[in-house]
Amino acid sequence: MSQAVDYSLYLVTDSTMIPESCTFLGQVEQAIDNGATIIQLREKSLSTLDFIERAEKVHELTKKRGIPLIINDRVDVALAIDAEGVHVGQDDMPAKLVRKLIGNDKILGVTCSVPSEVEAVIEEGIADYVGLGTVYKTETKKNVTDPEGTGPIGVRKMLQVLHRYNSIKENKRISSVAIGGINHSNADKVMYQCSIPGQAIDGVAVVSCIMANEDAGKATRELLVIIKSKPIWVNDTTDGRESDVRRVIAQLTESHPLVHHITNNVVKNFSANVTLAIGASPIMSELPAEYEEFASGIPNIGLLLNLGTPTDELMAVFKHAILVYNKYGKPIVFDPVACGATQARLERCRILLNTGQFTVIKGNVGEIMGIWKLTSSYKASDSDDSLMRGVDSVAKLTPEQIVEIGKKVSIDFKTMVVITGPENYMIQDDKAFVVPGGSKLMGLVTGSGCSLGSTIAAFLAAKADGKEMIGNSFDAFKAVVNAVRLYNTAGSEAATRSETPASFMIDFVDQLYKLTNGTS
Ligand code: 3NM
Repeated sequence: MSQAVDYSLYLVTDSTMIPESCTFLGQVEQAIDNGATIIQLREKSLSTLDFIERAEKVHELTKKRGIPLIINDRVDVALAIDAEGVHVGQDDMPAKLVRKLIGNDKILGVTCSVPSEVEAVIEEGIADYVGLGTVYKTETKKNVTDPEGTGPIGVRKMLQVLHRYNSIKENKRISSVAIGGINHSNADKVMYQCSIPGQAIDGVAVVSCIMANEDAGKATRELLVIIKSKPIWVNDTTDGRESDVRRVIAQLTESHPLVHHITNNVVKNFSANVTLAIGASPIMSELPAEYEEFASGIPNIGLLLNLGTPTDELMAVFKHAILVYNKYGKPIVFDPVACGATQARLERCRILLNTGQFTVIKGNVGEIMGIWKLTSSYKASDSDDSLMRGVDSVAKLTPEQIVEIGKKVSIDFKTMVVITGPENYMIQDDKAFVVPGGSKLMGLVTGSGCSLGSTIAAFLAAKADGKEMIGNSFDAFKAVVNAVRLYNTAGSEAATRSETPASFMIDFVDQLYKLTNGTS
């Protein structure tokens, strides 16, 4: 039955949140008439008689449009009205028994919150789809496994399990929908981020964003457009290999981008000077109230998030900034400073990566290895081969191993990855590009790693709104390669003039200025 089912916009009903001016059936009818592809009737407090009456009425509506009606939990009600399927949670009747009662022709769905639950569903081999969640915190359902939400990272881990099964069971593939806290502001993100190579969710399941909406029809129509469209932050990139650094620099200086820094206390001054030297402007703001104005009003703006001196207050600021910059499709560069060092930092990275989509994640090998631990394909046993045993073993990684880890991060988080060190690796999906490091002296200047983030953000922000800045179209990967190339060229040039850190620091900023202004 499942192959004929369209799961893309799955409405789960809730009669407790209907606006005063609306009726339950009116809301469901509006949703069905405006494109909901499957309906689940979920009633937690109705008597059996009322449940059956309601189910019959909803079934009339779904039959008229030819879409399936799924009954939550109550197998008896589903059988009584001949509904198209049943959905059960982990505490409801075991799926195996439900299948026995409803037969093979009906749709059976099971809620899963962790990979082991997906494994159990697969083992039983009798479900048509799984509901994966809770993705984000929601008021609609209490007592969920993870009230803060698994985020797309958690969903991807469950999709890995599903993928292993689906790739060998073409004709009995299990579908999936994400559920929990999904609405118009994040549905594109959910569709984009809840996927791994070869396995994506088939749709989103929502309750409040339609049932509690005064105009359920419009809410459904708009949600459908959002889940079917490409998110605003997705850039089409081609190949970064072409050497057009001069042209890019010209565009950088012409467009005079702004780099909004939310960065650590140690490097603010240096990062601001680097940003100015390359012809961009720094804004150092930890005031969320002004972010909407920044991102909506300034065409050439980019955000740099640096986790160097984290606090709980700053986490709220980061999260707000991510949501706003994602909303307007502006680039975000994330520097997960020292995330491999403590669990607490890595957990904060997980939260931020679940909050939104980053254009670039930039870090040294240890930091990118920290992020690798969050990816869906990572298994604890992966680190047994001494990869994770401290700085020495990190230093012994071969370039191939570094690139391999970078690719895993890039693919899982659908982001570009920059790995810094004696060699700098720019990675996007399966594509990797190397730029030699600038100078050992850069390691003795505090902020020289962090300010590469400022430079990358400036190059990305240089894309003028509505204008094609580089060649035929904006190529974000090329811009990142050129940012890293410019930065390290300045480092190596400065090292030919200065042998000690303090004078090197001055020369380095001067070289950035000269290279950018064509006076070197
Ligand atoms: N099941 P909303 S979360 C019915 O995590 C349901 O299994 C969940 O409601 C789960 O779209 C949820 O309003 C409610 O956030 C989702």
